[in-house]
Amino acid sequence: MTFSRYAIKNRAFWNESVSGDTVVYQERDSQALMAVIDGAGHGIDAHNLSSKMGDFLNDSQDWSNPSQLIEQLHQIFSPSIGAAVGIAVVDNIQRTITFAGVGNISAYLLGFNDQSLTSTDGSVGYNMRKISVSTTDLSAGDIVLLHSDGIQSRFYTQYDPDCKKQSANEILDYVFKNFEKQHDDASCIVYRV
Ligand SMILES: [Mn+2]
Repeated sequence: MTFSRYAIKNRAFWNESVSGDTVVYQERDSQALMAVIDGAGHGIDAHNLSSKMGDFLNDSQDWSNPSQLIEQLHQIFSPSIGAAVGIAVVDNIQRTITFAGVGNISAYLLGFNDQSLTSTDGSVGYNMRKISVSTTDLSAGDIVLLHSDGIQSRFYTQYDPDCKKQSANEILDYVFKNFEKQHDDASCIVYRV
């Protein structure tokens, strides 16, 4: 296993061949864009929608405002079954993370003081209101973690803080081993600042 500052896992609901979740990671200059997208339900329809939304984010040029990216996804993909979308942009020169999310994607900044990054209720491509966006300062060694609802939300209150000393890959394995749900698509990205 080679060391990497980020790690991704995405696996399908046990009786489906494809995951309805899509995870995006892109790096450019000093910035990293990461997203977790959970298409409503599961199976091929959820997979098709979330992967097309992922393609759009992979091709996106302007990362200055993740809520604008979500607005664009909503315009392009409405009407559809809808998806939960969480997008984080890390700027390694400014040392900031900017996050916007709609629906049930969890986003955390884990470090000296842990912090949960807030999403707005709704569904991208289906039914959406004004999105809140937040920018937070980062410290070296902080961990950014985004996951779909195939990972139990009790992760945030019950995880072992010792895991923060581990590599992105090891943290990801820890999350799936202890907090994954069998009856949903499950995806997670771990990024170390
Ligand atoms: Mn789900």
